[in-house]
Amino acid sequence: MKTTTRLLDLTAAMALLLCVALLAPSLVSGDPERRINMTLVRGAAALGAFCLDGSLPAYNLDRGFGAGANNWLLQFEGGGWCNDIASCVDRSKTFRGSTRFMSKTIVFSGILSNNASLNPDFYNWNRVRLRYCDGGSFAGDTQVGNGTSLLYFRGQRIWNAIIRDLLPKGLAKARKALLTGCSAGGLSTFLHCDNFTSYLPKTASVKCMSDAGFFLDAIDVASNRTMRSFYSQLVSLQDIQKNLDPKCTHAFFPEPSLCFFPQYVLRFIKTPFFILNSAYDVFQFHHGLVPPSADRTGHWIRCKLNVTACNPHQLDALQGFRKDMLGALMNFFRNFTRGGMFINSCFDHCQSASQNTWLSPTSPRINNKTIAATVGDWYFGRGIAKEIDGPYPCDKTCHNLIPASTTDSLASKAPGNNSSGTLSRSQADLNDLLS
Ligand SMILES: *[C@@H]1O[C@H](CO)[C@@H](O)[C@H](O)[C@H]1NC(C)=O
Ligand SMILES: *[C@@H]1O[C@H](CO)[C@@H](O)[C@H](O)[C@H]1NC(C)=O
Ligand SMILES: *[C@@H]1O[C@H](CO)[C@@H](O)[C@H](O)[C@H]1NC(C)=O
Ligand SMILES: *[C@@H]1O[C@H](CO)[C@@H](O)[C@H](O)[C@H]1NC(C)=O
Ligand SMILES: *[C@@H]1O[C@H](CO)[C@@H](O)[C@H](O)[C@H]1NC(C)=O
Ligand SMILES: *[C@@H]1O[C@H](CO)[C@@H](O)[C@H](O)[C@H]1NC(C)=O
Ligand SMILES: *[C@@H]1O[C@H](CO)[C@@H](O)[C@H](O)[C@H]1NC(C)=O
Ligand SMILES: *[C@@H]1O[C@H](CO)[C@@H](O)[C@H](O)[C@H]1NC(C)=O
Ligand SMILES: *[C@@H]1O[C@H](CO)[C@@H](O)[C@H](O)[C@H]1NC(C)=O
Ligand SMILES: CC(=O)N[C@H]1CO[C@H](CO)[C@@H](O)[C@@H]1O
Repeated sequence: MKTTTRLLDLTAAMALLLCVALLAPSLVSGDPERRINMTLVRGAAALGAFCLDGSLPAYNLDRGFGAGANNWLLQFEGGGWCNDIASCVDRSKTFRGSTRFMSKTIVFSGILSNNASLNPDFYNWNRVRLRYCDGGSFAGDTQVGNGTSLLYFRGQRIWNAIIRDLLPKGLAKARKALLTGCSAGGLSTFLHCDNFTSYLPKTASVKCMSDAGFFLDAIDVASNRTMRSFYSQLVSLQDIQKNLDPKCTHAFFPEPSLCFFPQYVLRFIKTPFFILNSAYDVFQFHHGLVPPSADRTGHWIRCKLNVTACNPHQLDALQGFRKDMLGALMNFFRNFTRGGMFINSCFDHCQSASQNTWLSPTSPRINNKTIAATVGDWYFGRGIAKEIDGPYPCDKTCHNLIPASTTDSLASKAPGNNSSGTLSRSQADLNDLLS
């Protein structure tokens, strides 16, 4: 349990770190801080769809306009998971488990921006952020109580309730649609992609894109499958198994909870899919490859905070992680003709929701192509949309969350940046976490 709690603490703190990154001065001038209001889903109660604490679920919707008025982009919010009662009770008292504690307005940037020059392919679509408050990637369906209080694990019902709320608002007549999400929300994208398609008109063009959601069934540096045991506890606690793809759970019997991993469910997904991920995703580095439980001696602490400080053995482990990720993606790369991918070699986590990484003068590129251009080319069938970068440290376009040897070249290219300030603030947060 101790292990688990630390993992979760780190999860929450990781989000803090990301906030710092997002709050960093924008590299693009004139980026309007347009805030979008939150809408509570009133009809959710009748469907038994509640956040962990029993509050109503919610989304933020920015209406489409012009040629995009009938197109819909839905983005699952991320924010880790809780896999035992204690951590879920804790979560239910925060903005990650209750709409009561959420900020009621949020900034729509990156793939959610309504500005054509910042988001050329989706700016005029209806754009929706599905708020995350169930702790189980919108996939659980049960509840637990002890006579005093109830804890709701109703992510699957929240998904259903939000869709039902949006259908009469125009989603039912969508011509084009994209289901996306980042981190725990990127994982939701894999789990709900085909279900999304089933709600929309047969004539609609429906696709899905996961950002930083390709969580690997990794073997950590102490040779344990930490993520596998974590997910297995989560699937069991929240009764997720019945909502996993039945073709997958049948194929993976007697370990159906493996189908919570994107790499195992991927081949069963019929809807065209795009996978955006860093090969050295910082969250996975810190929780999948080197979780605290696998580094009791603390040999990895410096390296986890600063890649430049990693020794050759540690760099080998990071390169091995990248190889495993590419291996898990090979079938998708070779055989999914309608698939797209952007696997860069950065120490980052979530690249579509912040303007600096989605599309900006210094945003990450592979073969000189931005993430926004690659996703757009894939969605609209304009050309090649499968990009994989070479291993670290070849990528000079990264926005790393921790110092790495490519950072300097990024900073020097950035007009009016203060990335050194950002990094030192991130560093402080990470130090807090690991102390
Ligand atoms: C859109 O973004 C561009 C580039 O940052 C900016 O110059 C322009 O003012 C923005 N347009 C609107 C309507 O906010
Ligand atoms: C958001 O809500 C506030 C307060 O209810 C309202 O004044 C404002 O117009 C709303 N904004 C949008 C974009 O709907
Ligand atoms: C069980 O009861 C305790 C004490 O009343 C309370 O703090 C806790 O949150 C409850 N747990 C659940 C899962 O309801
Ligand atoms: C989609 O999910 C809902 C529950 O959220 C379920 O009722 C429905 O049958 C699913 N549709 C398909 C085609 O699986
Ligand atoms: C990880 O593996 C080591 C040995 O490889 C074992 O002693 C330890 O208990 C494992 N830790 C966890 C958290 O499973
Ligand atoms: C990262 O580690 C390198 C090598 O040990 C060191 O030179 C550099 O100052 C460190 N950077 C930060 C920001 O701590
Ligand atoms: C692609 O599909 C074929 C036919 O199903 C299979 O034999 C092959 O192994 C697949 N390629 C990869 C890289 O998995
Ligand atoms: C990269 O793309 C930009 C336009 O997006 C272009 O101006 C530039 O010349 C390209 N650079 C290279 C090296 O191809
Ligand atoms: C950059 O950020 C650091 C730390 O927040 C701050 O001390 C410094 O003044 C900033 N520099 C510029 C040029 O804004
Ligand atoms: C304007 C500005 O803050 N530029 C900085 C960008 O980053 C480099 C490297 O950290 C600094 O040297 C610049 O001062």
